[in-house]
Amino acid sequence: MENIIKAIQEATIEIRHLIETGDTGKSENQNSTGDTQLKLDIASDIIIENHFKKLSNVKAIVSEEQEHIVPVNENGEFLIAYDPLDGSSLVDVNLSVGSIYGIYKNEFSGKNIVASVYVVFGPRVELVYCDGKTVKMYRLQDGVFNYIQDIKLKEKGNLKAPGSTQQCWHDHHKVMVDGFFEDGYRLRYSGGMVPDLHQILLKGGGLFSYPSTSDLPKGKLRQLFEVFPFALTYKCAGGGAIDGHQDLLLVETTHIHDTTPCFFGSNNEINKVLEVYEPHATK
Ligand code: P6P
Repeated sequence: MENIIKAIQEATIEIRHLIETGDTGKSENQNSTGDTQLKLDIASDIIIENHFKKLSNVKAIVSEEQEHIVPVNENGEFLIAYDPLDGSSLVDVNLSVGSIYGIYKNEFSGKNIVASVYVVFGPRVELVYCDGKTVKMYRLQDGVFNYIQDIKLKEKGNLKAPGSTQQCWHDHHKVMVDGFFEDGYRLRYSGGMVPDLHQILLKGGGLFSYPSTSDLPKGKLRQLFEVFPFALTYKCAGGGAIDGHQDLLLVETTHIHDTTPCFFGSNNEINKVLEVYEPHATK
């Protein structure tokens, strides 16, 4: 696993340079989910793939930017799913963006995730590594990733990140979100899941939601390389991660680009979601 983390660190330094100097324009292509790919998306994906292809313990990789699984080494132990530059359209307005990595064994599925990494490209570059037990944050300083702290969530926080288009929310979801704000929660939403989830983790807690909506009944965020890595991270930080009804890591994956509704947060807030959503469980 150490060689995978080192490869991610090396790729991160190259991607940071790309963000600072690269072309942020649109490419001619769309990814598997129909998102128009930016040149940054494709260039970041190439950097990461080239690093992972050198690793003998990696069996295969899945990228948000590529349709199919990419075989690496048939005797490899690990499978890696990654989003090379999540929220890349925010680079144009100089907001923080991030990379997300889910590391799996045997198969690409929530129950087989063994570790996660995410990187925030913000005023500082920070890398957060979850080994399935603890959550540790490192900061890039003079070319070196220095350990800063372990991350733990409080039982209850005060930040709310309400994803998706409000006009497409189901009534019970809107009532729940309004309730949090009536209870004094502070709105914190940039449109980039990496900085939005990082902020809630570092500020001690709250709730990030990207629910099932009338336009996206299965949600927008991708299971393997966006949702499951953060689900593992939030659970290991002492919080919770659900799809509205069950632990996100129990959600079945049928296609590598599957999405799922998702809620990440402190236990108090996750219990509130379960309470509100219970009557609306699809049988
Ligand atoms: P919306 C960025 O495109 C992204 O995939 C996530 O980083 C972010 O949480 C979400 O989409 C934002 O979506 O519909 O709230 O703008």
